[in-house]
Amino acid sequence: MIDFSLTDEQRACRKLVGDFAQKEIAPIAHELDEEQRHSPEIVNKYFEIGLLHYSVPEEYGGAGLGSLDGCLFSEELGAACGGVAATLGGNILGLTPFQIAGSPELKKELLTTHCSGPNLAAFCLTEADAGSDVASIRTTARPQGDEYVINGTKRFISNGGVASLYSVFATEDPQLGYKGISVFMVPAETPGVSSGKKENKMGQRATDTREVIFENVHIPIRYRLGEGNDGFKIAMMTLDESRPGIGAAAVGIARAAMEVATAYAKGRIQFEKPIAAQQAIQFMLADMAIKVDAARLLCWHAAWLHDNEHRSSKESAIAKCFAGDIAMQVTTDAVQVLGGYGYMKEYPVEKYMRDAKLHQIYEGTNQIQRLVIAKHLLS
Ligand code: COS
Repeated sequence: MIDFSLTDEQRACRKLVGDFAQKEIAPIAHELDEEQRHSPEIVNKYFEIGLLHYSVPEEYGGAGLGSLDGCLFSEELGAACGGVAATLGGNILGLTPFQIAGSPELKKELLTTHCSGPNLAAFCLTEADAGSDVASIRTTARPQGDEYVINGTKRFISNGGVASLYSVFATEDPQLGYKGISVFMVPAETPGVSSGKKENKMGQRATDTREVIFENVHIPIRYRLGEGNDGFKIAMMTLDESRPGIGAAAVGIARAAMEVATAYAKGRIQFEKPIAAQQAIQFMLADMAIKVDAARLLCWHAAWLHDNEHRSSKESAIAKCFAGDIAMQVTTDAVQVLGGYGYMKEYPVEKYMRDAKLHQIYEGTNQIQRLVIAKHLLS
């Protein structure tokens, strides 16, 4: 049976997030972008409506919702501001390794505290010389008595300077390649943890993106997730889970661009009629709608697979890749529909275009997604 209808609860939550996004985020999205400013106020308000930690089980203080729910929220947030969507999504991403591999005792200790307030987490995987090539990370974790000592620098970390909890991937033995990587939960207040300068980004400027530096950071052995040396697989499982949601945020950006382009085309008079009367414009708008709907369905399908405990690596990669690519195409075309006005900062479409670009890069470039897809096809 195929059923595309959402439950009453899903429709209500989507409306809650959509209203929140349009009331609290969209009106200041331009300002946050111009000032390259993270907004703790938005995080506080999202916490107050009960969805900041939506994916965490209720017993640890979350809302116990699934990946498909996450897609619904991400699309609404993305439609209001890609940067804020990445901030709020970055929290869920940072917590996902914990949810996959944390012991119930550690969850009770760290996750419950995290979810009791408007706190953000961050996923610390990427390094200066290890982006797509996860296996080559150089941050080390050395066992010392009943502790681990972590040393290294993570780069391009979303929520890097504003998170209170980090999931940190580090190698216990660089000679072992991906088989030597473990993952640790590290509270930001731990001595030796600091953040570097804020990156000056092209888009998604409302997200605080920085280096996170670990200098002789001592953490108890129990802060390691899983069995040890299984960090690579935990990272891959995390990305399988997060990619439909990140794709959905791209769908939101594309949808917003389509809506602005459609409204503009109806009102812009050239040659004595609205430009929407020209087939050239109609075809561009129709192609936007095709792409937005197709991407949304791919994201929902991948999320549904995950929620129903099916392996979703290929479908998650397809969803993230397609949604990121169409977001770039749709936003670029939206700028074109608005012409000279689209290129100006008075209209939101140039921001959509800048925000969309990152969707082809982060959480695995779209070239990496194609590698994952091809590997599944060929294996
Ligand atoms: N779930 C569980 N296990 C997985 C997995 C997944 N999705 N993907 C791979 N694995 C396992 C494999 O089964 C294999 O295990 P065994 O050693 O037991 O056989 C192991 O992990 C190595 O897998 P594989 O050989 O496929 O790894 P590759 O080095 O060929 O490919 C890619 C890894 C390139 C796909 C990976 O490094 C990647 O996704 N890179 C992008 C990282 C990224 O997204 N960075 C952005 C950071 S977040 S902003």
